[in-house]
Amino acid sequence: MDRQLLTASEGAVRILTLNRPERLNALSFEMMAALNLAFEEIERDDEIRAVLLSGAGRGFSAGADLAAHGSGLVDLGDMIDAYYNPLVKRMRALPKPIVCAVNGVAAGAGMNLALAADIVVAAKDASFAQAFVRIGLCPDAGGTYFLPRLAGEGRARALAMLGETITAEAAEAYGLIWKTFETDMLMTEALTIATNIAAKPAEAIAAMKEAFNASSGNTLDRQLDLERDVQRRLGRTPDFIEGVTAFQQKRPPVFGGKLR
Ligand code: T3D
Repeated sequence: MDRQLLTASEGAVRILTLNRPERLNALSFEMMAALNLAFEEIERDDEIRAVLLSGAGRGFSAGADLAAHGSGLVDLGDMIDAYYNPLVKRMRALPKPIVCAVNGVAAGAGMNLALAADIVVAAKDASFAQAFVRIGLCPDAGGTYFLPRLAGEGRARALAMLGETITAEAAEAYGLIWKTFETDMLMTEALTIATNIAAKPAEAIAAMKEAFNASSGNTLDRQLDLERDVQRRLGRTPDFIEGVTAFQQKRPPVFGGKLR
């Protein structure tokens, strides 16, 4: 059987490709376990500085594999505990940036997996749907957390309750994603973004993830304190010294700092 998650590297970028194109990359247990493992490995590997996540074929992911566990015989809470929740938590906690290139339909948990990334781009002909309501479910894989924060409460509720499919351009207009690209340019553009961010100061990017993650649950006071603490730490890194020196010497900085 083909591997359900393909991994490759391009410089410091680890490329992960969901690989069940005949099922629009529906999230099987095997694929989710492979994703969890892949992110674990990425966290440990100092040479990897950014991740690019995409899907093989004409879809990004059609969400839960309804053929495998949509029968009502499975305890969905157990499944979520075992697969979705660790995966979403791992993606958000990963101290390295994740770029997600949505190459086609992203439905249900497939859409929310994309929204768990740091920078989401999409092909102009991609589409998004909180398909859960169509099968009698509520958004999971972080949907009820990400949607209101990205698109606002009104849009979040409508997207979830109506389950309508929206275009990539609408997703961009709602603030759900960063940008759309012509379909044939998506992977080139997404890899350029991932390569670009891989060359940025690693500790500063990790600190941004930490700060943004904390911001949704923090008061302004606590967030200001966190920014102070993070900046104090970053002010002692070689990348900060390199950034300031390069500015003074009127040359581009070369950031080689690693995560501590
Ligand atoms: O059960 C649990 O685990 C609970 C957790 C739920 C979390 C969720 O993600 S709930 C949401 C689950 N996803 C959906 O409800 C979407 C189901 N898929 C669709 O509605 C449509 O496939 C799409 C709108 C996404 C795309 O439509 P279209 O016409 O472009 O493609 P298609 O012909 O429907 O699909 C192509 C093939 O993929 C087809 O196989 P076939 O008939 O050619 O052999 C189809 O059955 C298969 N496929 C699509 N989605 C899934 C799937 N197979 C398994 N699971 C899927 N989710």
